[in-house]
Amino acid sequence: MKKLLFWFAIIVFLIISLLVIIEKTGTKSGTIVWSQTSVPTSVHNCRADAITLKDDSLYLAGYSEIQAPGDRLNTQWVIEKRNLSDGSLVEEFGSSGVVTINHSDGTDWAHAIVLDLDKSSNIWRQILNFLFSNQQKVMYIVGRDESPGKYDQQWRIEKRSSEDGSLISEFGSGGVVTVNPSKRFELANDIAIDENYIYVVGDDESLGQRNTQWGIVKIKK
Ligand SMILES: [Ca+2]
Repeated sequence: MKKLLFWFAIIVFLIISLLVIIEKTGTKSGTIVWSQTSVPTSVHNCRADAITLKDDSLYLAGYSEIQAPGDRLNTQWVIEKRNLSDGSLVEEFGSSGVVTINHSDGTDWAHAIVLDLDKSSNIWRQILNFLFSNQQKVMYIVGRDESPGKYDQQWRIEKRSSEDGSLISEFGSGGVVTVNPSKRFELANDIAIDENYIYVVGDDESLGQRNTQWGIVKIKK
């Protein structure tokens, strides 16, 4: 009996020692694993607004100023794809991991991003998907652009490949849908998706200047 108790005590001791070693060598909850900074072709301020992830990649969206502040802000959309493991840029995406688009001389701003598998209305792509089960990985990015005219900012929704960042031309007009409730400052703030539709929420200033209301739009994928 004494021998049994002795070996039982030894086993308990070994288990506790092992747990202590695992606790000390493992990553503690709340530890910062890595951090990165980015100044995407900005001459003044830049801003990151959106983050999402899929598989082993992280996707970010925001804007950068490409001209020193004058009578109006000239910003451009910035989308980055990074590795989850260390935060480094994914070379194959856009130009060395970054897509930048300057839609106008005014305030262009990517504000939200969501990832998806392509549900294309193109019959040939649907047949390819069916035959080879190789659905294209895509993303929707929403925000604003000022291309209608000075201080006339509209909602902008873009569908792009999440592999290389290129526009998916079957969506809207050349991969882009715009919504312009009024000739004032409007921004598509966020996006949600289901199997067949995307839903976008944002500012609508059509009631009058500084009299904004919510706008919600449902769009066929
Ligand atoms: Ca611009």
